[in-house]
Amino acid sequence: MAGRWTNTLTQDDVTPYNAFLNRRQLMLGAGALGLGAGLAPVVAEAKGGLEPNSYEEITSYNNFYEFGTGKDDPKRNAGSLTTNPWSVTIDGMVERPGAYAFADIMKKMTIEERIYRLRCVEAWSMVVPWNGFELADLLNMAGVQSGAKYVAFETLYRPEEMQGQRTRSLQWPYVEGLRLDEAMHPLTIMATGIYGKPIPNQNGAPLRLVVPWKYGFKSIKSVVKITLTDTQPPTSWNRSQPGEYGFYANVNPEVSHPRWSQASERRIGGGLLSARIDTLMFNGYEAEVGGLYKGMDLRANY
Ligand SMILES: Nc1nc2c(c(=O)[nH]1)N[C@H]1C(S)=C(S)[C@@H](COP(=O)(O)O)O[C@H]1N2
Ligand SMILES: [Mo]
Repeated sequence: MAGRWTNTLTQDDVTPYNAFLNRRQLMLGAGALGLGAGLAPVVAEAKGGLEPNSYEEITSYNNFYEFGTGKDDPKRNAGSLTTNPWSVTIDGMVERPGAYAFADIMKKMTIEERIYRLRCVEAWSMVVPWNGFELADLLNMAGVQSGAKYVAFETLYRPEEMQGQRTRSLQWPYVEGLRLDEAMHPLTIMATGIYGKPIPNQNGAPLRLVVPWKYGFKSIKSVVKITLTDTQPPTSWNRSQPGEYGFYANVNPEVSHPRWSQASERRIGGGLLSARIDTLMFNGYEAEVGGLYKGMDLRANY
């Protein structure tokens, strides 16, 4: 029995029931087994937290303000978006600037599956089995110049097809940005699929950024432009409410949003999996990305 709580747990060891238990209950369980530190239960929770949501959940509960501000608006309204032809302009401090056709990008990139947690700043979360390629591979295709320090991203601006862009819910087009080392990190991908199917419009077709250790708003959808620059780029939510949404937006259970706690999250899904669970530092990717922020004040750089 004690073996269940070692770090040699496999996916099979972690039943939905375990996933349902909150940290406190797991800690009590560990205590009953005579285990001192809280390390083992955290491992169990992290593994249990990687049970993917259903295709239906992932594609019908969305944030995509270009199609409305309600969670069910994107699925209802994004059918109007034309995603073929599509090209991504890569410019700024690169060796080979230009408009890269999406089809040509797909021919050159290696598509793999990545099962990541997606943690929205609104304190809900999902687990998504993405298909996509590493952003680093795309940036290397264009050739990053040595002076580049940041990467700026832009979503399509096409109000004829994106009804939300005919409103002022945000300033359009939606823009985002990463530090170059964040952009080049192997966990950072451009997603082109979900569950092995082309990514649906409401999730950011035909390609969208996914940065799993940051709040969901960093993962900009339907990208048409990527610019290498030496200055920190503006980001849509920071521009809209600078006191609430910073440039870094790393998931951090210890730093509250001014209007709510970020210590826990509601995992979207039916039955036992809809339980509230503890939010993990860097969304559970601290071992991989913590080093990027060594010496930084994570409270000031929210
Ligand atoms: N262009 C664009 N990208 C966007 C958004 C948006 O409104 N417009 N919403 C962001 C937010 S707040 C979240 S939580 C995620 C949601 O991704 P999903 O709908 O695929 O779950 O997309 C992000 N990317
Ligand atoms: Mo979000």
